[in-house]
Amino acid sequence: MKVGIVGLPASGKSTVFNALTRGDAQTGHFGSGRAEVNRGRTLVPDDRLDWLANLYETKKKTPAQVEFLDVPGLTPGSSDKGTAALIADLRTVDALLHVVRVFDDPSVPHPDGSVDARRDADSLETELVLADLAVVEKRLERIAADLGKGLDKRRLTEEKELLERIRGALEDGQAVRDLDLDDAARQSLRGYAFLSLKPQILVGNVSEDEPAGGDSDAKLAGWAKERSLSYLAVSAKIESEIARMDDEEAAAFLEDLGIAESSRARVIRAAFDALSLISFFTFGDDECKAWTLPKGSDAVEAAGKIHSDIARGFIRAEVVDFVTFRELGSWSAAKDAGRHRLEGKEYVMKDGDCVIFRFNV
Ligand SMILES: Nc1nc2c(ncn2[C@@H]2O[C@H](COP(=O)(O)OP(=O)(O)OP(=O)(O)O)[C@@H](O)[C@H]2O)c(=O)[nH]1
Ligand SMILES: [Mg+2]
Repeated sequence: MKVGIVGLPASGKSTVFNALTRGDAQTGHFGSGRAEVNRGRTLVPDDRLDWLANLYETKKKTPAQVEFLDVPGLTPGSSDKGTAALIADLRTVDALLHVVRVFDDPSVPHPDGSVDARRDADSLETELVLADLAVVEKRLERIAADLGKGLDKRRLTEEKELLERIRGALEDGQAVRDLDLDDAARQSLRGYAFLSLKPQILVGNVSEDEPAGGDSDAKLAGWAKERSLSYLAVSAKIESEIARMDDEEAAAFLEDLGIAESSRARVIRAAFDALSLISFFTFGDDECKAWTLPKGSDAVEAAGKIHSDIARGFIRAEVVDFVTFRELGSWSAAKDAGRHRLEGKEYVMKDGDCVIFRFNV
């Protein structure tokens, strides 16, 4: 899974990136004109995997991973080469983490002279919409030219009608995400990688002095709600400091501040939700591993994640759900209690399934 961090200049994107990846990206260089993209990975914290690894005293524990891309701020209205390259990078991600400045700090000047979270969120959304509009217009021109040459009339006319509908919405400032599109339309739009169609998680970068609950924070939460986006308040500054500590230090610090959980875990969970992803586990003395799947995937698709041979030669999946596994304490105890299931190819995988695949090639 790849998540792109977007936001206006100096909203705290790189600070959030450092908090999430325990990275060391440069922060506070707004206006230096440098347009570098930071890339980093983070392991997905999952205490279910920890429990399995502990039970099997496994040699190797392999959590799922998320890749984060931190791009420089999108300056409203700019359409230079740098911006085009950033947009192209963003088209490759699965979801957007949209960072909006809520914190007020006179030592960090806001590019627009004042802090206004709703205005900023609108402004970034407009950038996404305009970037998509440019794609639609270019494609419509191309279609007109091809139709003029008498090419593939039926398919091109269908595509044209869909794109014209989308153009209308974008011109009204509406995200593609908010259009009522059927599965066929969504499928045919995939190649465009519209930014305003990507799942988006809104992060309010709140002040370290007022980590939750402030007025602008509530306004931004409202903005997200109006658009059915999930919203998280994060103090990027505090979290990026926590990311530099070892686990024990971090836990003590969080407790001191009365924060139950670091934002890394919260953000990752929100991304899993926004993308409708689930985890399943394979386990043993050699390796315990968490795998990521789109919700609704069947057992063969899960097997294919591990190896194409396992999918091809799939016989059945032996499954115990994690909660039962932990409750009964071992695989064999689950089996003895009749809580172990044999599932076929069409079985729809559930979050937390612990699986042994039987296959024959
Ligand atoms: N007080 C305070 N300052 C913050 C917070 N988050 C970020 N900053 C500061 O704001 C400035 C900009 O932060 P960055 O993380 O570099 O912002 P950015 O969005 O990556 O900026 P660009 O990449 O230049 O667009 C830095 O000086 C940060 O230290 C915060 O939660 N509180
Ligand atoms: Mg930055």
